[in-house]
Order: sequence, then structure tokens, then C-alpha cells
Amino acid sequence: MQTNYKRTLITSALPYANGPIHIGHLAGVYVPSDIFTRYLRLKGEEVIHVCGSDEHGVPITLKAKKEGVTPQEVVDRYHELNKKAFADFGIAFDIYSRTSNRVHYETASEFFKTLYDKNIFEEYTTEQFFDPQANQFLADRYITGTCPHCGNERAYGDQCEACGTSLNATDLINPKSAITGNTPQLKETKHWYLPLNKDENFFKEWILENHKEWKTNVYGQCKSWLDLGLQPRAVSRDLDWGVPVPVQGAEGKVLYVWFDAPIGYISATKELTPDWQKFWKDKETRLLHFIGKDNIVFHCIIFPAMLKAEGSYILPENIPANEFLNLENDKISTSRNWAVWLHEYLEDFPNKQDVLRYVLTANAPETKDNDFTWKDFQTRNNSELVGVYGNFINRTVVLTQKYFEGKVPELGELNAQDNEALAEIAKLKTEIERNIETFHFREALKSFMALARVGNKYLAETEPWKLIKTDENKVKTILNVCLQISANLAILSEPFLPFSAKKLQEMLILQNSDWKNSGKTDILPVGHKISEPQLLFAKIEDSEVEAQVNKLLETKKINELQTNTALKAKENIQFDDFQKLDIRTGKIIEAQKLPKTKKLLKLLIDTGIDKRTVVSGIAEYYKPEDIIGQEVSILVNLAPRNIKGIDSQGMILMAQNADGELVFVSPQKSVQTGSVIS
Ligand code: B3M
Ligand code: ZN
Repeated sequence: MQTNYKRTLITSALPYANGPIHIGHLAGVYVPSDIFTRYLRLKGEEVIHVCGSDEHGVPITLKAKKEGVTPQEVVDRYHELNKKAFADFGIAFDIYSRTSNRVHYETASEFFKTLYDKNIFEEYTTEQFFDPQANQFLADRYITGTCPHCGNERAYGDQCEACGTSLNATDLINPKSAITGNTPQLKETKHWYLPLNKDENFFKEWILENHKEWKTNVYGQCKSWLDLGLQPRAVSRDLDWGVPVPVQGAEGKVLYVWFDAPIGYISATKELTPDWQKFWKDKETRLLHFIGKDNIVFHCIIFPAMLKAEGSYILPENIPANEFLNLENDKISTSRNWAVWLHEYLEDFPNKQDVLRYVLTANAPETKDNDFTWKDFQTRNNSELVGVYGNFINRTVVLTQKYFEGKVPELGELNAQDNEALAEIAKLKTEIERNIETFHFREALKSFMALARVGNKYLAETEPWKLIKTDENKVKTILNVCLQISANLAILSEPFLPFSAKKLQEMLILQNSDWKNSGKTDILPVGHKISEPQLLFAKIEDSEVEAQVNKLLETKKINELQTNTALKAKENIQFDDFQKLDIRTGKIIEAQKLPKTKKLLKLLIDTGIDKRTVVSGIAEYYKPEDIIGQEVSILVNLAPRNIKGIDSQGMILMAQNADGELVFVSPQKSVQTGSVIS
């Protein structure tokens, strides 16, 4: 682990400029990277944070095709929208650039040319999928199919987002063109390949030996990818939107988006500072990539392989990827408009940036996917931000104004309760620091809120509003202690809650909000004048949250209407054919996962006729323990089939929902097992 660094270069994943930013992006990447960057800046460390729009790649051209506009029009729209939304939300990048600009084209072309001139690339003419009706090759998201590793039926030509595996389009099972839906043909074409296979031993050592400190989810995905063995990766595509391949004989070919996009970090740094090389080439720089889990392999293996091949760059020190955030127990989906869009949140909840930052940090999917609900959003705001933190600050400031004209009173004799409260300041500051530095932002925020709870509890227990009648000196001590805790909260909150931090610092007229000024019990000197109280947070009413939930329910209805365009019916059969089927109601009485498979469960079904074993491909959607007692419809006269060595006697009927998940087809009301379904 690198400890002797002089400066830090932070990159945040470049969001595709084919749609707005949503809370999944924020929770996965941008709130964590912003917390970390703000923290380093507050400590006075040299740090830059670069980001920008990822403006090439098939997601952009698919969107443009769908809207009948040019890719440039798509990226111009979303680049501006996202850049403004990030700024309004307080994500304090040093630069938010874009990969369709000149600096990037020059930088990416030059990078490719350097590797080309060093004979790093291997050139292969291979058969790639081609859609004759669309008259174009099918790269990346232009082609979908079943992932050969995990069975995900909506894998893309370059990657399976379900298991993170990076794919070559020809790996896909049952490939389909995303443009016409046709089964594509194979056609010869030449591309340049990065020989990752040659770096396999390097990565096994660099990651598996030297970076055991990486997050488990990151380390694990790299390990499984390395266990599969690294293959040469095409770094060019037959597309007309992207950085042209800068060599002879490459007409109509552009750089693969995942080759050009990470170079966008470098071009953005070049735009930011003429000193860019000290951030990218000096070994005393710590390079950190903040990303979502679907970008792990590109940032841990492919981009480092490019940097290593070029030879003059440093490699990333850590890649703290987060998992995914779901919304109201459903996957966030741009295509199904199932999201809380940042720009809409900022319109619906003006000046409540910190509330969303707080909730997305408190619920961050740091080690596993997590869920955002509007109810939880309201509860955390009302009971934690308003009820604890805001309440403590407000009472402290109001009472100081009321009893001592807003001046910090003397600190008298301290008892055990006073000392205990004061001792928590330095202790919790250390906890916050340790957790931020190890990318445990949820824990860091908990430690921050623990200090607010200490203040709130101390104030409630000492009851200065009662004591003021009998022991003014004690009240002076109590409010001095509360003001010192408040001043610490004003500084320690800045990485997480920058807007309310600023408001509190103004309320306390805090002269020095440097990080090193926190952790002390005398930040505000006796006699220091503070300003008038203003509420840090306001309650969120049920009606505000209901409006958001209703908006989502509307979206769900529209989705259902749209997805009701079912697959076309099969050929007609005769009634006699149907009568041959014997479908009964049944009940699952046992269930267990089949070893070495991702999709299969072994079930014992009570069919009313007998109890029989059925193997079913539903393991991705159901845990065995959750479906005991589930009523099912079962085809009982299907000839037994041997699946993974087990005689499967029948078939459970399942339907696929809008998200492609399998759901049981069971009787609307409970009926006894063995009832004939006809
Ligand atoms: N545009 C984000 C995504 O996969 C991708 C990140 C690029 S970072 C260089 O949605
Ligand atoms: Zn997969």
C-alpha cells in the first residue's frame, strides 16, 4: 500500500452523456469521491478531482438513432445538464470535461499511436457480427445475447453487467442485433488488440499479491477474471462515432470506447493544469479511481495495462468501487425511467442537497447492493438531521443568544458528564478520519452523527433551561461545551454535508474551518460572538414524499403498458394437443441450490399425486429458504429429463416480468395440491 505519496489524483467514472445523472450514479461514485476529495482538501493536502462526460460508445449512438438526432446533439444536451447538476449538488470536481473535445482527441490518438509505434498491439482479421439490414458491424451494445459465464440473457457484446465479465461479441450465445433484432451474420474485419494475456502474470502479482487491501468486491472480481485467464482485447471498432484510429488502413474505424474513455481522465487533467504530468507520471502521486462495480475490470486491468504498455505513467493505488443502488426494491433503469434524476431532485427539493447526500452516504452500497426508498429518505431527514443534529445546534445557538447575548460563556468547573462529552470530540474525529481514509464512508458518517448525538444527549440531560434559574455558572459551562461540539460539527461535516457546514460555520462565525482546527475543545474562545440561529434542516412532510412515490407509480404503469407488447404467439395447435398436457397445482416442500451452477435449484414438489423432484432455472431470482411452501403450477406429464445428473420429473410454470426476472404462475386463491389446471 502506498503511504509516501505527496499528492492525490482522484478520478470519478465519466458518465455516458446519453442520459441524466441519477441517485445510483451518486451513491455508487460521485458522493464517495466528493467526500474523499473534500476531506483531503480540508486537510491541506495537494489533490485534484477530475471527471467529465464519456461521449463516445454505442450507448450514445443508440440514443441518437432512437431520437433521430446526431450523437453530438445527444452529448451536448446531457453534458451540459449533468455538468450543471453536479455543480448544483456540490460535487466539487476541479474539472468536468468531455471526451468529444479536441484535447481528448489529440491525447487519445497520441496514446494509441505510441502503443502502435511500440508494436504493442496485435492486428487480427477476424469474423465479427454484422447486421446486413442495418448495414453495419455490431459492436458492444449494438449486440445482445446470453452471457456464457452466468447465463444473463441481456449481456452486451463487450461486457456482461450481471457478472462483470468482459466479453468478445462472438462469445455471446443466441446473439441478436440491437438495431433490427435480427440474428447477425459474421463478416471479416481487421482490428487492433491489446495483448492482455501477456500481462496475466503481472496482474496476478500486482493485484492478487500486492493489493490485497482493495475492497473485497473489487479484488474478487479481478481474481475471477484472472482465474478465467486474460485474452487479447480489441481496442478499435467499426463505428463512425468516436476517435478515429490514427493509422494507415483504418478508415471507418474508431477507438473502442473503453480504450478512449479512461484516457479522458488524462486529457481532462491536461486541460486543468500544465503541471498534469506530476499527477500522472510522478511515483509520489497516489492515483485513485472511484467507479461503480460494472467498471471494475476496465479500471483494474485494461486501463492499467494501457498505462503500463505506454511506460511513463503511474498505476492506480486503489479503485474503491461501490455496488449498485436500487430504488424502491427495483433496479434503477434509465431505459425504464425508473430513477430519481438528480436535476429533478434539485427542482423538487431546492436547498436540500445535503439531505440526499446524507441518505445516499448512510445507505451507500459499499459492500452489497442497497435500496433507496422515499420513506427512508423522509425518516432519516426528520429523525436524524432535524431531530438530532439540527435540534442540538438550534437549541445551543438559541440558548446562547437568550442567556448570554450570543457570546461564548466561560467554562467553569467540569464534572464527569462535561469531561465525557468533551472527550468524545477527539475520539470521534479520529474515527471519522480512519473511516474516510479507508473508504468506509457510511461508518465515517455514523461517527459524525455520533458526535451530534453526544451533544444532543448532553444538552437534554443537563437541562440548562431549568438550571438557569439556580446555577448560571453551570449553564455557562454547559453552553460552552455545546458550542465547542457545534464548532467541531461545523468542520467535520464539510466532506459529507458541505451546504449545512457552510451555514453552521456562518452561524458560529467560525474563523478557521480547517480540518486541523477540529478535534479540540476550545475552538470558540470565551466572548466570541456568534450569529442568529437559522434552521440547518427542515422537516419533510408526508405529502412531499407521497408526490415522489406517486411519480414512480405513474412510471411503473407506463412501463407495464409499454412492456405489454408481448412476444408474438406461436403457431396454433389443436385442442387435442392441449388436452395432452397435465398441469396441476403443487407446493414446494424442499429446495436447495445445485452445486457449481448459478441458475439451478433442486426442488421437491408435492403434486397432490406424489412428491417428486424437479430441477428449475430460478436460482438467480429465489433463495431456497424463501420459497418453501410456495404454490406453483406444474406440468406433471413431461417426460423425465436428466439435468446435472438429477432426474427432473416435470416443469414449474414461470413468467418473465419487465425486468426479465422469473416469477411463479400460481393460483390466485389457494387450492389443494393436485388440482387440474385446464
Ligand atoms: N462511461 C460509465 C458506465 O459504464 C462509463 C465510465 C467510463 S470511465 C472512464 O456507465
Ligand atoms: Zn455474465
